[in-house]
This record gives sequence, C-alpha cells and structure tokens, in this order.
Amino acid sequence: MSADLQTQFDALIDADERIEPRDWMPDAYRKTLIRQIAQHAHSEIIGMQPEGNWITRAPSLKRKAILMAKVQDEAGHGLYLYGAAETLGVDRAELLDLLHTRKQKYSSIFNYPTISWADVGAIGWLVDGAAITNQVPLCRCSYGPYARAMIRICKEESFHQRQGFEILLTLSNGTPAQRGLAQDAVNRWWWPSLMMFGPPDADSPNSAQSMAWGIKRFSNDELRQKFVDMTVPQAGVLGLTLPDPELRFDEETGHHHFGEIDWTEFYQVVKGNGPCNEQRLRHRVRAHEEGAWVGEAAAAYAAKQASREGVAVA
Ligand code: FAQ
Repeated sequence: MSADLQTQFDALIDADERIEPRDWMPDAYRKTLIRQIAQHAHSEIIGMQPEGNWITRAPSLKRKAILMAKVQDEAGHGLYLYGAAETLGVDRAELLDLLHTRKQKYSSIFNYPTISWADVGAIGWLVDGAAITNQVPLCRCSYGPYARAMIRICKEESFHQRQGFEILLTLSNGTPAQRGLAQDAVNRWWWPSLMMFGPPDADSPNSAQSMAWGIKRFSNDELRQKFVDMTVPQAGVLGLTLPDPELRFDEETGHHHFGEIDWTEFYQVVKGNGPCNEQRLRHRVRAHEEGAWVGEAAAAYAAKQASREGVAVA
C-alpha cells in the first residue's frame, strides 16, 4: 500500500505536477515544506520591523503612505504563507510559538539595523530584489498551495523592489549628503543581501533533496549569481558602487565574478548573534502578547455568532 502511494507521489513529481494537501506525501517532504514555509512566513512578519522603524520618520506624506502599504503587504505575505503551512497539518499558533522560542528560524537579513532613510531604499532594491530572485522559481514549487501563494507575493515584491530603487535614485540625484546616505546604505546591505540565498551549495544540507522534490528549482549559488548579474547594471543606473573590489564581468563565463562572502558572519547571525536578533525577537513576542486580546475577542465573537446561528437553526 505504502509503496503504491510512494510510486504515485514519485510519478506526480516526475511529471512536474503539483502535490495538493489531499495527496499522500512522504513525511520528510511534509517536514521540509513546513520548515521552509514557516521560516519564510516568519521572515515576512519579522521583516516588517526594520522598515516599520521608518514609518513615523518618512520624509513626506507620499513616502509614508507607500511605506505603510509595503509593510502591510509583508503582513499579508505572512498570512498567505502561514495559511499554506496550515494545509500541511500544522497550526499557526504552534508555528509562532516555535519562532518565539527560537526553534524555527527567519531570514538572517532582518537582523541588521535601519539607521537612515536610505536603508528603506536599499531594503527595497536589494532585499526585495534578492527575495524576488529566490521566490519567482518558488511559483513552480511542487507543493500547490505554496506555489500559488508565491504568485501574488512575487507581484507585490516587484512593486517593493521598484519603490526601493526609486528612493535610491532620488537620493543619488540629490544633494551630496543625500547621495552619501544612499551609498552608505548600499555598502551596508550588499553583503547581507547575498547571504539571503543561504550557504554555498557544497554546505547546503537541504538543497539536493529539495531540488529532487521540485521544492527548490535552482541552487543557492545559482540564484545568488543571477541576483548579482541582475543587480550590477542597476547599480550603474543609480550611479552607486557596490562594495566589492573583486566585482567584475567575466567574459568567459558571461557572469559577474564577486568576492568571498563572510560566512562566519552569516552563521553568527543565523545562530542568533547578529546586531538586532535580540531586539527583533523581543519586539515580536511583546507585540504578540499585547495583541493577544484581539484574537481572544475575535474568537469569543465567533463563538457567540455560532451559538446564535445554532439557536436560529433549531
Ligand atoms: N537566514 O540547506 P540550506 C522576505 C538556514 S525574503 C537564516 O541551504 P534551504 C521578503 C536554512 O533554513 C526572506 N537561515 O536550506 C521581504 C537551513 O536551516 P535548518 C525569506 C538560513 O532551506 C523582503 C540551513 O541554513 N525568504 O522575507 C538562511 O534548502 C523585505 C541550511 O541551509 C525565504 O524564506 C538565511 N538567509 O535553503 C520581507 C524564501 N539561509 O532549517 C520584508 C524561501 C539558509 O536546516 C522586507 N526559502 N538558512 O536548520 C528558501 O528558498 C530556502 O529556505 C533558502 C535556504 C534558500 C532560504
């Protein structure tokens, strides 16, 4: 029986069809998806904090409105993703608990501080740019609910990337001080953005199996290279430099060669020792506790409605 189910699952994967929640799937496939989707969802909601820090200080009403919409989009992405994870049989409250108790991760990138307005531009351009590069292939992920959630997320991320680029373009064409802020932000966000793609392929324990299952379509290094190739010409349009003396176009490979990433820094941040890990998690737990009454009130209201309907039906 189980061998038949495995054969059916393998056939769906081989035919590049989608696995749906009603389908049988190997435990390890389910576990990997829960891990990746939950980490992705956690990244979206923790990722609201660095930019949220600038909502009250955005330089104009228009910038404030755009930034509020972007941060709200990120909350929405968290919702779609927690929803997708729930189709695998886990509970959202359980996943949040795993985040709050540091048993599940979120992206390393959100543990860096946003010290100037230009950081909002750099996050949009580089962080959302890296996110899109990684997430467009996830629209073809073998698990249906995750793939479908990614379609809308990618559309919204692409607006986010453009708004970041436009902030940096404005600053770069502004006063020397504004241009300086833009360059400083790019200098600080460039390397952490490259780390978003995860460890090098040779040190990525999950990649081979995730690619065989059609969860990941490209390796960490392939996507990182794609991002560098896409971003270098955009830096030229912005008139900003990227902080890598080794960066150059390699005629032979047709790709940009870039310098060595500081993997010690990456692992330190992932382990919880980045500049803002403590602050991000503390803020997240406090918001959860202070907002608990909203969930309780909504549940009490729903129960009351249900019992009224029950009376009406009777
Ligand atoms: N940070 O074997 P691999 C966004 C962990 S975008 C922290 O290569 P995998 C949008 C990895 O989990 C950011 N941990 O793992 C936004 C694994 O740990 P585990 C979120 C990392 O899964 C923009 C271990 O290292 N995007 O939020 C990182 O095959 C602006 C070994 O690594 C996604 O989550 C990292 N950077 O590949 C929001 C996309 N990299 O669990 C607000 C979906 C690796 O074994 C503002 N996820 N690790 O202990 C993925 O595509 C994959 O999970 C990768 C990692 C590519 C991130």
